[in-house]
Amino acid sequence: MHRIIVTILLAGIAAIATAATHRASWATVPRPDTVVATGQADVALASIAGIVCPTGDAAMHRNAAFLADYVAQSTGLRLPLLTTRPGERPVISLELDAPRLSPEAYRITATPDGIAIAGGAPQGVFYGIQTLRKALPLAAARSIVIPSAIVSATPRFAYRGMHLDVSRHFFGKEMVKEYLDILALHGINTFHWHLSDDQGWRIEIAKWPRLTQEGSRRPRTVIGRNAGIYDNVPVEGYYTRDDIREVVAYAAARYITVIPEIDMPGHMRAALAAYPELGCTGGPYTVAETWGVFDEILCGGNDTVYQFLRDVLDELTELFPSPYIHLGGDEAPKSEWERCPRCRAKIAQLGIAATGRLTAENQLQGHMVRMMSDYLKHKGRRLIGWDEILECGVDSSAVVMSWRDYIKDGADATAAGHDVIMAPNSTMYFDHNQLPAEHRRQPLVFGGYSPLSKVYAYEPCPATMPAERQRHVIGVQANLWAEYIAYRELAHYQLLPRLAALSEVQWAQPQRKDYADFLARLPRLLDIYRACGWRYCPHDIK
Ligand code: TNX
Repeated sequence: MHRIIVTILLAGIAAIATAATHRASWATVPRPDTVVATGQADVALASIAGIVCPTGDAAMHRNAAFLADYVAQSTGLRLPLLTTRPGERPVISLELDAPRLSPEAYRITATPDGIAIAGGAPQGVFYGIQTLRKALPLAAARSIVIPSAIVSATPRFAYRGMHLDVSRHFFGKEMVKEYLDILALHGINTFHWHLSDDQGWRIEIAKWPRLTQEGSRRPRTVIGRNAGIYDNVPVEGYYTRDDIREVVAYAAARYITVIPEIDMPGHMRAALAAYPELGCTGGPYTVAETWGVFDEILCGGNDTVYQFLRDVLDELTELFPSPYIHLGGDEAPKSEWERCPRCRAKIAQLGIAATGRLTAENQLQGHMVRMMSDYLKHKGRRLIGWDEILECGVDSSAVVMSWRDYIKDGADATAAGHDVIMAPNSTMYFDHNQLPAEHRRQPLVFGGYSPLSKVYAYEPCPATMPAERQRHVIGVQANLWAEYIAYRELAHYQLLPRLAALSEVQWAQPQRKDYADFLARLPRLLDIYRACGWRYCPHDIK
């Protein structure tokens, strides 16, 4: 009797399971430019025979392999890669459609005959693949149907960045690769890797080996916000040249450019601890164990410093194919330069005199930045600097990363003819709180308050900005500084889901942005986060 009931129950469950259909949804994040329902029938995922892509195109084959993996992860269905369409069964076909589509643009055509993902170049196809992945529900393949529609998008900004600080806390290459996977899911195409700072130097430089031998370690770290007590837990780690190559290749396969940053002349205590002769006083220096801005910076009057920087740039440009190299330039107090005989002599030798708003020391920093900018130009690269470089009198070929929005540097920089990347710290600092201060269950992070809604509402080119200046805004980025972010799960928690809001700022035209609509599209993305084991902050999502 029992056995019969169980059998009936199981049969019933099986019937319900097969009856339940899960519909894919093209309401994805970032929001496509157009989603046009064609009125045709849905296509059943299980009816798809495989993924067809052009033969002999390595990038498109890699795209096809990514898609096969994503579909398998979400639905359990392992689609074979095919070179031609087998008979009448529907397929997913990957196609190039230039010049009708720009390189990063995609168009998905879903019909009962199958799904065509076209891009202007392989990266456009990759973004279309991400959209299909995000459209799919996490469910068994046989229950999934995909609505017929034509879906298309072209990213609004060419530079779509996300940053990670690996100096204050070190994250190994596996974590970084996973971070790149997260960026890829969101259609982000630039990873800004903050590789050195006062608290640790993280990239092997063959000519200056002590940078990592000594500069990548600190014996302890201050607790809380410079509370004066220490944890006595060593922090150490760096990337070898092979690690860097591996990460750069991993990023490139996902159409992500890696921009390395070596912050100079400030934020250099780790390098000074390794090579005290590079500082104004000769040290001794220690790798910083607290947070903040330190007076000890590279000497501006010592020719060895310039040689050191050129050597570092030689190795960076060898390892990173990026058109841009970030040389920091922020928060460099000049108290040591004011006293240092070599800096004074250099200022005299260069004939620098204080002018208007520029002190002689600021202009000495400008001289350093210019020397390095010229050096990079000869190698066919461009320098990016934090907006402090505007206070140094550099020429407009340098790209400005605008972070101090309260003094309107983005506007100043575009007025001065610089290309600008907007990364305002009131909004795009993901080390800031996501929850209101009174929320008791949030981790100790930098402070501030930048909830999801605020990130979403950010407009990099306000209507008040004249069109010729708007053209200089090449993109938007958020930064994840790691003073308070000591482990992977917290990095993810700070990143997600604000990265989803950032991606829509980067991709969608302003008239397509709608916060309520975004929140309605978000749950399916959160499902993917959970399936991948990525923590996120569940705030604001009601
Ligand atoms: C400012 S943004 C910094 C970083 C800190 C960050 C903390 C910038 C160019 N400098 O050194 O980590 O604030 O939010």
